[in-house]
Amino acid sequence: LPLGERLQRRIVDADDKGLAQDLDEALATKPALDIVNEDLLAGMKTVGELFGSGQMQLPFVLASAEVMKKSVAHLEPHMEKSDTEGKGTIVLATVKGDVHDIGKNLVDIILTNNGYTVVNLGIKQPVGTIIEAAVAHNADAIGMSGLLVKSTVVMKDNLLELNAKGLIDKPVLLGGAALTRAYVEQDLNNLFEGEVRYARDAFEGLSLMDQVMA
Ligand code: B1M
Repeated sequence: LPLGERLQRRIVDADDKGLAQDLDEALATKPALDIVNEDLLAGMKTVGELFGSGQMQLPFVLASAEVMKKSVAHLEPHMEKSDTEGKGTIVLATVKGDVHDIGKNLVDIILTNNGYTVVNLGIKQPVGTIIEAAVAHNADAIGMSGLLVKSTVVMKDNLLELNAKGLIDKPVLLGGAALTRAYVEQDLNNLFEGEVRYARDAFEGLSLMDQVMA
């Protein structure tokens, strides 16, 4: 198989034997982030489709996710870093009830490499913890990630809690596969007294942070 397809297959088959060599070979031909976006994420997409159609069982999805994480960890030192630092602080979390963190951690890497301080709280974070961290770190923004349909409801409840606590001065960034731009920027923006924005991917997350800090 050509290298790109081989990397995709490695994610789908959770095959990490010789993974580092393949990644190094790919690094010789293109930037680390292109490998993530073009090859590894294509593999994860297939995993999602196979799981969604009942052709792949959960333990295999988990194994694929582990190989994805290993790959990103291998590539991370090769990602471009800006030399500007201290551009702003964001508290980042996967919301309550949701364990998906690959996308959130990519957002962390992209923002950190571009000069932001990221307070990454991890997965399954209740809104109270997110609020405490945002206040304690005097964050410029709050980022919430969630992939489950039920997480879109959790995010809505979290925004209502931010209203109730009067914490409406920090823009909120939302991302994750179950969200749509319309839901976030119309429905949720109507009920949140501050500003809430949708990030389709980690790069949009970065450009939104750049807008917030401008
Ligand atoms: Co789960 N899972 N999973 N899963 N899983 C999905 C999300 C699902 C769509 C699969 C499917 O059915 N086709 C489905 C959700 C269905 C729904 O809600 N309607 C699903 C399900 C059902 C479940 C369980 C309920 C399964 C079960 O237990 N029966 C369970 C849930 C557990 C829980 O959360 N309580 C579960 C568990 C798991 C694993 C643990 C096995 C594993 C996660 C491992 C991990 O993350 N550490 C897993 C995986 C890997 C997936 C799929 C296959 C891949 C997700 C992924 O990592 N994608 C996923 C299928 C899919 O998404 N199509 C699926 C790659 C990642 C880079 O993309 O996270 O979308 P993503 O991030 C993107 C953007 O969304 C954006 O940037 C990233 C790219 O640049 N982004 C942000 C994300 N967050 C952002 C935040 C931002 C900005 C941008 O700013 C704050």
